[in-house]
Amino acid sequence: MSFLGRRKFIKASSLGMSLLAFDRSAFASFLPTSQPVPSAPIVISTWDFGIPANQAAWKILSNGGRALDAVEAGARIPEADLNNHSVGRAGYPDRDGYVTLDACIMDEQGNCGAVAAMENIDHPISVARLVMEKTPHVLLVGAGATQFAIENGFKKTKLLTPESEKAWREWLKEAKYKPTINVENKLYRPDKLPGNKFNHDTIGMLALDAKGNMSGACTTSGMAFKLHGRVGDSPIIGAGLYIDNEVGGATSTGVGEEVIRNVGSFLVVELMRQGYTPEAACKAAVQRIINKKPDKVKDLQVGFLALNKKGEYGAYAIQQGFSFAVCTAQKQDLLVQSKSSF
Ligand code: SD4
Repeated sequence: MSFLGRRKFIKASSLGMSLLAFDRSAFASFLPTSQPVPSAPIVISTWDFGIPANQAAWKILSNGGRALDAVEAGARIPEADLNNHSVGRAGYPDRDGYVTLDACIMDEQGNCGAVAAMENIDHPISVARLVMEKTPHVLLVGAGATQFAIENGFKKTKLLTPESEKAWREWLKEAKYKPTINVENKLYRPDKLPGNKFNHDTIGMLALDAKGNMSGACTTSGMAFKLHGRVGDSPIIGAGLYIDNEVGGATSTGVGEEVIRNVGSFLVVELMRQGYTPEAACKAAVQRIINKKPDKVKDLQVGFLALNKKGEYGAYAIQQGFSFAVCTAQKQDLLVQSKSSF
């Protein structure tokens, strides 16, 4: 990450995992001018729920395990977290009260699997992996995805939790469907920005293992109160996630329609192939979205996270407050973007 780029991120936690906000300018003043290259293994994840997800992935990576196993194990943490209403089991439902989950996974050989709009199964990332490993297909959707999961030993589970149902019933009073931007890191609580609600976030994870192989995972319940049948970017290979073991990987969060329109994660990886640093590649992809929607950008959030083969990482989002968690043998950090990109 370049010095300029680093200035836009606040280091919010370090080795002790305490969430400690540093003053922006003070932080900038003691940062080195270039990021020391963390040697593999490394795992990075979107948002602050990436911290516990990284820890689960790290158990595998630090024992010489495969990046694919690490990202699956990591992604399962927020999927199972009943306090997390944007990923997995406790995800907010769609407009009609159905919780539908999207996920994809990609390995170092370019193999990939995905499920979209899948109901009643609580670990979509593991189903996505099975699609990759046990079928000749890449993407299963809806009832077919649920059927495939059950045939492979997954239990049918009621996903709608009482809290999610309550939030949905509250939403039904007005039933206005308007995606809102993500500005939810603890340092940037939405209460400081009237009108914001926590209604969508995805975990995207990228890991490089000790053998130098990269894999990625992406899992979400998508936009809260979306139209029934809506699928976002998260299960779409090239949009929500892309891995090229020769170059690196990228993943995205935010308004999925914009990411799909710009084939965002593939774009970030291709920019890295051309020599961009991970952060510069994320920034260029964000800029492309901004350039196409200059009038709408204030209400839009899209963020990208990238890791290259050297273990260098970076991120960039349209709005401030985007955060990502980094875990290596040397450190566990949460970096928070402190400025908007427009
Ligand atoms: C989607 N990209 O379904 C996901 C949601 C998300 O932060 O990441 N929100 O469009």
